[in-house]
Order: sequence, then structure tokens, then C-alpha cells
Amino acid sequence: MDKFIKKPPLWYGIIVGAVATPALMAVMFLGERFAGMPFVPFDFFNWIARILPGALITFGIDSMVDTLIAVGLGANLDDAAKTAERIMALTIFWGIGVLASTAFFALMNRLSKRDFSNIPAFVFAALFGLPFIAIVANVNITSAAPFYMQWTWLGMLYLGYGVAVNWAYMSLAASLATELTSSRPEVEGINRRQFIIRFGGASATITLIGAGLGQAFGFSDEPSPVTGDAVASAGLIPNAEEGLQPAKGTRLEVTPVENHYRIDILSGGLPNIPTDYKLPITGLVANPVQWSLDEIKAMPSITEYITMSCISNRVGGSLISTTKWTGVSFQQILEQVQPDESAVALKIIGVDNFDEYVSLDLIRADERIMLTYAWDDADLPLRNGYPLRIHIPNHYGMKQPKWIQSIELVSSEERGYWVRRGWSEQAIVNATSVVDTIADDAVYQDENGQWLVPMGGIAWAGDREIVRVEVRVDNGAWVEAQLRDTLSDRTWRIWRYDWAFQEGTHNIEVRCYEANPDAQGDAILQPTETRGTRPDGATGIHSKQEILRALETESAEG
Ligand SMILES: Nc1nc2c(c(=O)[nH]1)N[C@H]1C(S)=C(S)[C@@H](COP(=O)(O)O)O[C@H]1N2
Ligand SMILES: [Mo]
Repeated sequence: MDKFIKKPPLWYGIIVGAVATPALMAVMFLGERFAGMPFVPFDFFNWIARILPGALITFGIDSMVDTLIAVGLGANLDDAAKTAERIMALTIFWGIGVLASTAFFALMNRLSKRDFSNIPAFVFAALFGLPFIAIVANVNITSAAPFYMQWTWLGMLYLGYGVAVNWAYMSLAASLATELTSSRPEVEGINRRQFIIRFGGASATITLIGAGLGQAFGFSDEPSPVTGDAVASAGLIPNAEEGLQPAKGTRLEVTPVENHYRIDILSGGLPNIPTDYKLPITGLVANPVQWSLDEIKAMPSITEYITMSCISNRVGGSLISTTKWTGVSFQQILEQVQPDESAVALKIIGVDNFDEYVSLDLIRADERIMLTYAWDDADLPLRNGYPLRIHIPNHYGMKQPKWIQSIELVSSEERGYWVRRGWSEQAIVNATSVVDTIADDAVYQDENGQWLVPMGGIAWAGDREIVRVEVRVDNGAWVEAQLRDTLSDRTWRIWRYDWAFQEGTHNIEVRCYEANPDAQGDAILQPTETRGTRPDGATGIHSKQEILRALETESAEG
């Protein structure tokens, strides 16, 4: 009897898990916002979405999207779908936290001799935390931080969670034990209630502070892709009105410079660039130079529209943008500085100490590699690398330093900043395609009276030409989409497909093909395997769900 009563009932475990897990999530959120640490609930959700049958997830999301819209919580479907996914991810993670805490109480109750040390906390942290750490390492969508930092951080968090749950268990067990010896059991009963209230209060405080600070000061939020009714609305390109018109809601063909994505290792403010800035090019050269920005601008220049993406852009993400770049070809620069025989690569260092190497062979083979000083005919914005940055076609952004402080010619090509941290050595762009829009607000009737709903998006493979894009609705046959001409050999390609309208919930998938370098060969299908961003950049088929509601036009006319 005595022994039995000292064991806290399981529902205490449920309560402890229910109030402590939100605090754990809030601190994870804070870590994500301030230090780019993984946000485990989202990584975990992505992982289950990968292993569960797609239909199950789609069904879950669809049902929730319907609910969100019904209660007026989703102004548009994209928001509702994203919200639904996030709610699901947070709820699942919370549920697992509750289960873990309950299991902990159950196991502790079964121990014949109770251990009032912190050892159970460590065991619990390992059993609960390690699987999540393994999954985060596998999925790795929410963080670009080095793995050792991610593991250290998550290890600390799970340990903290273990200590908190273990402490709650011990306190409750101790309080039950005193109750037996106390002459006034009702007093201790209140203490226990007070403990739960205080424990809950502490967790709620951490949760509110974490979530609040994360919301208020978070700076790592992705911008949304900029969309418009037509490319023309950007007013940025001369041929907007010509050729295939993008479906309504397709991202703009040219990203307004102020909306260009931004990724760098700087946390805090922007660098200070001295007004008398000069670029030194030194090392293994016959003719070392120190050029002012004006001297560089006076050299013969090249200008091109260029799409650039971060290697940590997810398929369908917004860490990809297109703008007009102007600069000086590095082939010309090499001619002026005259590299020695022994020179093999450029070592480029940014004012933030970000560094990368570019092989001279690559430069000699590609005159498009340029020292860039202007975007959209103006000086580079400070956030995007003023005064100088490099452009290297077909490679992700991580290989292309901004805020160039110095260039040195060196005798070996070494591994740059992100390569040393486990990211791709070459960082060659993967072929990907994206559904941006299913334009249920632009449904129209063709000459035969058939209602059509335009869909569209982008496809991109670095400097390799996109020659074909195919769309599939609800697992039907793959059909060819129309393509808009690209602005250059390095920009994304806008596609469009007008689908015979059918009411209901639909799943639209897209895939693209790039040109075969062998002109006789067949076009090459994009990688279709779903792969996370690390280390080689994300791949996989992008899809979008849309609920098409009965056409009002039809009923109005009919
Ligand atoms: N000096 C410096 N250059 C840098 C980086 C950086 O952190 N520091 N980040 C790189 C990465 S990872 C990307 S994706 C691009 C992003 O360029 P943007 O911010 O102008 O879009 O810059 C690259 N060049
Ligand atoms: Mo990047």
C-alpha cells in the first residue's frame, strides 16, 4: 500500500509532458531564429511526410485546410495549407513529448528502488533526444549551421527537458511520500497542486518568452516569392508583353532588387565599406593591382539577367531570385594581372571573412564569370554585396562571395567557407521545377466554352537549358506545359499549363527536362528523388494542392 501510494499516477506524467513540451519547442524556435539552429518539429514533420504514404498526409492537410477556411483562418489557400502543416507538425511533436513524459513516469514507477539522482534524466534525454537528432541530421531542412553545433544545441535542450521531467517526477513522488507521514494530508495535497501550477507557470513563461522573442526579433525568415498579375507589373523587362504570358500568381520573372533573397553569415548589422575602398589583387601574379570601384566600372563590361539560388533553398522555396547583373569578366582581369605559371586558383575573401576559391581553369573556360558591381544598373545594394561580388554560372550562391575585400592568386584550390562545413564541394545547381500557382482566380472560358484554370511556375537548371516541362494532375498522365523564352542562358524558365476545370481538391505535380549536352541525346529528366538541401542542394518533384470550388460564373449564367 505504502509503496503503491508513493508512485505518482500516470496522469501526472501526461500533465508534466503537456506543459513542458511547449517550452522545449519555444526554445528550439528561439534557437532557430537567433542562431539558425534546427527547428525539430518541422524537420520531424518533413521526415514523417517522407515515410508516410503521400495520400495520408494530403488527406490530413486537406481536412485541416478545409476547417481553417471554414472558420475564416485562411485568407488564401497557400496560407491555410502552410498553417495546417505547421499546426500538424507542432501538434505531433507535442504529442510525442507527452508520450515520452508519460512513459518516463511509467518506467520510473516500475523501478524497484527509486533513483533520486539525475541519472534517469540523462537516460531519458538520450532515449528521447537521440532519435530526433538523427532525424534532423537526415532531413536537415531548417538549419544550415554546422552539425556539431546543431548536435550540441539539441543535446543541451533534450538534457534540459530530461532534467525538468525528472525533477517533476521526484518532486511529486517526494510530496506523495510526505503525505503519508503528514498528519494533515490535505495540506500536502495542495502543495502538489501548487507544484503542478508552478511547474506549468514556469513552462508557460519560457514558452511565451521564447515564442515572443522569436517572433519579434527573428531575422532569418524567408521572404515570400514576389508574384504579380503579369511580368509586366514588375516594369523591369522590355519584353514583358511578348511571348507566353505567365499564369496569374507566378513569381515575377525579374525579382525587384529590394526583394532579392539574402543569405550570409553576418548576424547583426551590415558591413562598413570605406569610401576609399580599393580591391587588391595580389599573390602569384606578375602585375599586382589595387583598383578603385570607379576604375573597375571604367573597364569593358558585360551585363546579363541571372538567376541565383542558395543551396539551402528547398524545392519550391524562395531563396532564389533573378536580376540583371553587370561586371567585368575575370578573363579580362587575369589578362591584366598576369598570373604566374604556379597560380591555380583565386582565393577570395569577403569583409565578413567568408572565403571561397575559384580555379583559374574554370575562369579560362568561361568568360561569363564576372566581378560584379551593379544590379539592375545601379551599385550593388549593401545587403547583396556592395561594392563587389563574383558571379559563377551554374553554381549555388555559397560558392560566390559578396563584399569582396581581397583576391589573391594561390597555388592550390582549397575548400571554402561552406565546403569546410560539410556542404557540396562543387555546389552545381540541380534541375528543379516548381508549381507557383493554380490560378483559381483567373479561370476563363476558351472558344469552345470549356472552362480552363491556368497553372504555372518556374523551372531552372543553372546555365543548362530547360527544354521541356511536364505537369500531372491527381496522378494522371504527364502532359507538356507551355514555356516562355528565358531572359538569358542563366535564368529560370516560366512555364504555364491551362487545365480543363474540375471542381474538387487537386494535386498538381511538375517536372522538367534539361538539354542533353550530346545534341543527339534525349533531354534529361530532373532528379525526381526527394532529397533535403544538405549537402548537395534539394531535389524532388514539387507539388501543390488546390481546392477548386464550383464556378460562380457558371451558376450565374446557368
Ligand atoms: N561575403 C559573403 N559572401 C557570401 C555569403 C556570405 O555569407 N558572405 N553567402 C553566400 C551564400 S550562401 C549565398 S546563397 C549568396 C546569397 O547572396 P544574396 O544574399 O545577395 O542573395 O551569397 C554568398 N556569398
Ligand atoms: Mo547559400
